[in-house]
Amino acid sequence: ESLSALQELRHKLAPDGNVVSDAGRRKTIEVFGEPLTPTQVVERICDDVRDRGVEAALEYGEKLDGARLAADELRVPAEELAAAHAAAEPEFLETVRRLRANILRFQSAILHTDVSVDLPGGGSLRQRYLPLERVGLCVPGGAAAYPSTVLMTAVPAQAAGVKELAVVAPPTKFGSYNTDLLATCHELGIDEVYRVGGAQAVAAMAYGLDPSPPQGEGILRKVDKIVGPGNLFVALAKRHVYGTVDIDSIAGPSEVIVIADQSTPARYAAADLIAQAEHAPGSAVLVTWHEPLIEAVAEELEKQLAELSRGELAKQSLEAFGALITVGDRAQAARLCDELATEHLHLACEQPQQLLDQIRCAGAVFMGPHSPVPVGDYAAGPSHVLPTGATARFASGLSSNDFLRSNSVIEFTAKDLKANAEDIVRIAEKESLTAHAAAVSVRLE
Ligand code: HSO
Ligand code: ZN
Repeated sequence: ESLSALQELRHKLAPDGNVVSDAGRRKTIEVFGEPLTPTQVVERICDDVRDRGVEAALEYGEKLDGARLAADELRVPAEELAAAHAAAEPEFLETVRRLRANILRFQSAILHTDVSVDLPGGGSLRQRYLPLERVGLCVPGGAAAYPSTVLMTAVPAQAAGVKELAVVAPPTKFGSYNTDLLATCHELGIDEVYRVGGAQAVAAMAYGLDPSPPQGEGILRKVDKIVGPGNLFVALAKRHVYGTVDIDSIAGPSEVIVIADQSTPARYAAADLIAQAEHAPGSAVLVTWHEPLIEAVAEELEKQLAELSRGELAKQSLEAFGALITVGDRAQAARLCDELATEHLHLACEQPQQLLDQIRCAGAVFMGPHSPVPVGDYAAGPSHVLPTGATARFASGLSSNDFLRSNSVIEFTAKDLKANAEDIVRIAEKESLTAHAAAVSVRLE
């Protein structure tokens, strides 16, 4: 319950604080030959890509990602996508198809549908939903390859009816040179994949690369919305271009809180914490009111970390951003969850629904012993693009509805107009907008 303990925990859960408000302003870096904050660096990159187009994007690819590409190498050729698909293990493609079906089923079921409200005079008020035309998907490629992120961003967009999808991934072996990633794109019918990452990729999608002749449209046309995770540069660039395009949210490092009790096997809890820490950085916090569990989980962590391929990485992550903590009771655990508003919340205890009823803030909630976070990361159906860094207080995970726009449609009859005329005229006169009043009264004469 102490404030300093809470602050320390919050720091563990969001080591960079709120990605945009804190990390972007803290430490300085030298990309342009002088010390600048990440926010300043990202602004320069975005403006430069806007002004100089493909040349600038390629230069930053060389400088920051170490890959010198020619303009005609930026887009992955159709033959290369098809070849990656043809060479992929059949079992892997079957998995991709099954996961796609799961995600599509859920994302289609939650889609907003048009609404119509009848008016007393025979008119109607409608809300109609239309898909965005063209969306850009950011896929990371730093520490690991993420074909699942293609699924978790592209399939919700496709469920909403978005026709044009462009994927950007850095020019690395885990990014746009990863054949599993390319095969997944091809399987999902995505034929626009670009070898560009970081802030330059976000700027390229927001402004378009060389939209005017003579280079023409071929390089990368601007999109309406940019979604998907990335490092600090991607996050800051998304904030910078917001308004020119829409964005989903600004994501930081991944996090989990596991709530456990005497019914939770220590080896499950340890495995769940390590799975999160493996994202490196990934924050992983165990909360329990059953004190003996702490010791048991600590022992299990040692044992399991020693056996894992990414064990050393996960261990470092846990040392920096992990915690095992006890609380007095379930109610206190619930309060802590709302305070921390974590990305993933695993209620790995008895009666998870009773606890959930007391909690309001979390990106995604995982209920009971058989729903570990990787189920949601990969297979269940809700997107794994979720609010981090306590933004679950006000933000939601990505879903098919984020790829819809709505129009309101107003259709009055003469009778409906007559019924509302007096109110319209009165309030228009209060605003001294007499022409507004006249546009109604002229119809009543
Ligand atoms: N836990 C990550 C998603 C992910 N996990 C991708 C594995 N691959 C953020 O929700
Ligand atoms: Zn994960």
